[in-house]
Amino acid sequence: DMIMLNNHESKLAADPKWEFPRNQLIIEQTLGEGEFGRVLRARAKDIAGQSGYTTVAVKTLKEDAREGELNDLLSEYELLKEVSHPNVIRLLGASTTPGGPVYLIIEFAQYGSLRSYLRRSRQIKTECRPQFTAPSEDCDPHQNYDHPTASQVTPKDILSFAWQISNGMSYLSDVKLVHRDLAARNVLLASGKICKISDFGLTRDIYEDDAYFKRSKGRVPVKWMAPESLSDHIYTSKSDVWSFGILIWELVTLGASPYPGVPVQNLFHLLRQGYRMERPENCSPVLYKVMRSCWHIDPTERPEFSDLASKFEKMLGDSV
Ligand code: ACK
Repeated sequence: DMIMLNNHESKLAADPKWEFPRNQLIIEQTLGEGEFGRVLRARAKDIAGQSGYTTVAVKTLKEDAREGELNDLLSEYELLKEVSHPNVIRLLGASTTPGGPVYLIIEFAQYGSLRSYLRRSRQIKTECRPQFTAPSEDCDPHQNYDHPTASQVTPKDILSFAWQISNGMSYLSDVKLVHRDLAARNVLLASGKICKISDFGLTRDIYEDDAYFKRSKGRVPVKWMAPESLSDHIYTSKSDVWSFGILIWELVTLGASPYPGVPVQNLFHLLRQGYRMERPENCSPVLYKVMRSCWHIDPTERPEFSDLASKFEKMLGDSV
């Protein structure tokens, strides 16, 4: 135990530019929990040049987390220090000094994850209000009702989300960052319906039971992964583009789980044979063509995120 502790602390050379005193944080509630990680909502006093209190999200580890999870959190910290884009979650500070838990302080996204927002928006149509309805197949047990009620998601909202995410991803690929886990659960929605790409780097946590396939080296989001990542562990911006195609599918289905009924064990073989998800009911042929282009077996044939951003910009213009 002592060795572990010393190990932890030797890795934590506090960065004065970002270090934030724990006693200036008021933890309010838990927003979500994974196997080893936890996201809290807090108020931070005088953070990132803002005087007074700011609502923030705090990423931390659970008591039984291992060294690997600490390393993941710290590598996310290092990556977040380097990035700055309106569609990428912003780092506000961190508490890393000995004598307390490691806190990564990031901007708060009032609507939570895009996946939960999309799923909540369904219930407006179906009048399935959580207070009055017993959990059914269509009601997500993981759902978090702490966020403001979602409004109807329009086709224009979907294009806007796709456009914003491709912009953020275009920026990340420009700075040579590969996300490796792009999915609706890892995009946050902030006020003004601004998408914020989050959970990038090597964070290997889970907030979803079926999304990750357990392997010796953590959990793998098989249904979002490009064939070359599945077979050869190759991760590039082009494999992120594949995942983005799945994300578009999640958007048009308002947060459905991809490849319904397909066991993850069979997926690689099916994809190699050319099998792809069919066009969802309410998806335009143009949008379906875009997602299919992301699922080209040859990574070099897939579009760049900058191409995708231009495409969505044009589609948004056409939709008004
Ligand atoms: O969909 P949610 O309610 O929104 O559930 C997840 C949960 O924590 C675990 O990731 C929420 N969450 C994560 N980061 C933030 C953030 N920066 N602002 C607001 N909610 C967040 C997410």
